[in-house]
Amino acid sequence: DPFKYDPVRDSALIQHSERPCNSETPESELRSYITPTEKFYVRNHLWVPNLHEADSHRLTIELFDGEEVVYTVADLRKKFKEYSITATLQCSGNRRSHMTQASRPTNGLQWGVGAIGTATWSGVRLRDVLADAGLDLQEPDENIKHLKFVGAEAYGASIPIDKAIDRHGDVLLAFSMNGQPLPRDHGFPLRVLVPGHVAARSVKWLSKIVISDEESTSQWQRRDYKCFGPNVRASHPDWDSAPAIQETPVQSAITSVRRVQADQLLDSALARVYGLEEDSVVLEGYAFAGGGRHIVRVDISPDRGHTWLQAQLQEDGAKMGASGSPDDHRAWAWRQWRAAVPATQVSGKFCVKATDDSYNVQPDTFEPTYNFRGNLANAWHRVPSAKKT
Ligand code: MTE
Ligand code: MO
Repeated sequence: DPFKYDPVRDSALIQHSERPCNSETPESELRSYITPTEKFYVRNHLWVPNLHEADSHRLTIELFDGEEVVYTVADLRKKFKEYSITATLQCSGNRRSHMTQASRPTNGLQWGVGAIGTATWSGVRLRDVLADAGLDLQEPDENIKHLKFVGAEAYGASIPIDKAIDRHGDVLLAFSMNGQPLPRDHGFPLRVLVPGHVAARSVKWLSKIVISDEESTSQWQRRDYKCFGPNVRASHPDWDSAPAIQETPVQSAITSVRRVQADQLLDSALARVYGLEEDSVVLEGYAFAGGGRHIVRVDISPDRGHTWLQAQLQEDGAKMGASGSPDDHRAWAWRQWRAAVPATQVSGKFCVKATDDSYNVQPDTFEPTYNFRGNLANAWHRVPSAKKT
């Protein structure tokens, strides 16, 4: 039984499956900028490998000519400078249940808004390690196109070489999460952290990296994490006709709806911002853009999308990127937001949508982006106005 070494999980997580463990973060834990480590969603395709020794764990790098260079985690810590970045990981299946409910059945775990979380990750830069292993970062062989990552249990995925060697790409070989050693569920003792890309590329329990002319041949690269048109049936897609998901589209969600009475509003900053004097509804949530793009605006509708107001973006709590310069700060992490509306303006459902710094927006409904795998479900999040959390 390969699952017998799986760790014990926090009972607050919402469990979708036990073997393998797939558990999402409850809404109440999505409102802090940094997601508490033990409440961070867990998405395992298989079992948790039984790795207990951090220092002696070996990472093999296979160069393009087939030569192999091996580093232990202790070597990585000793030889390379450590960097920290704050980054959001989002599963491609986050909000899949909303697509299913609004449209048609989808294959996969029916996640709500909690297959996402933010942590400060520390480790060494992948580009530094690749250069040390012998890759020419300035002029890599032009046939090199991808980096394949292999996990100790069998999972595998890849990213384009450009992301890995970009000095602003901030790809880390991470050994800690929020200042502590990586928990076993999140990849102890070593995971790759690919900020701005779908979390499926951030391979846990990393044991091998292959410099290659082709993508990983795993099903998680060649099949599962792709989006086909709304008409394409699960029974016979042309798998190779769609690219693997890498950077993700703009996303947002409402994580709290709360009624507040006029007298409780008196002193609140929200009441001042929105000029509120009557009973109101306060909304909270997150917004996240992939690819390092910043969130520039979050719009809220109290009446199914007829009228809109701007939410207040909360402070950006992210640590700067691994390049070390604040000017290079890419938006690898979400923004939290809050908004308040007079209760009298509320009619039907609340909606939220976010805009990123390329002015990408979320689709209003799920039909146009329906795909049978239910990936990248990012239509406006709608919640009943009566809902209380
Ligand atoms: N890495 C390995 N080795 N095995 C896995 O099953 N799941 C991937 C990715 N890396 C996975 C993996 C997927 S689909 C996601 S969404 C993230 O890990 C989840 O990371 P987390 O469990 O730390 O939240
Ligand atoms: Mo995922």
